[in-house]
Amino acid sequence: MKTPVGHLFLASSIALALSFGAVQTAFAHAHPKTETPAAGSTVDTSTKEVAIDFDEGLEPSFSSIVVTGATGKPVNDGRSTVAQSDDRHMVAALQPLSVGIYTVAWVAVAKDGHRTQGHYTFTVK
Ligand SMILES: [Cu+2]
Repeated sequence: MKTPVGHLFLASSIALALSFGAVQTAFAHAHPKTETPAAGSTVDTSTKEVAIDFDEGLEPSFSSIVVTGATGKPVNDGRSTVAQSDDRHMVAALQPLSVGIYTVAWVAVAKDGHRTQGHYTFTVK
């Protein structure tokens, strides 16, 4: 790699590697794969938690689930947590639920620092 051609080859290899890395990073945003209870579903008052499985690992300190009832008050029983054994799995334990519509608002920060967020509702009957 002492010739100018060698250096040029090395430089372009690095540039190629970096651009591949950038492409992969751009797709590392975390999106929900499975929501329990499912978005738009109806469940009963025995529901004790909301769990979301994401397609990428999450940063526990910056990711959250907040569940609110009709009054807008959170019904989370404490903070949501990212499972230690599976950083794609985030759970929020719930206070006992009464009949009504609940909104789940989630924030997911992937390992690359990119943030996604969304919300959906489910009904307790
Ligand atoms: Cu990303």
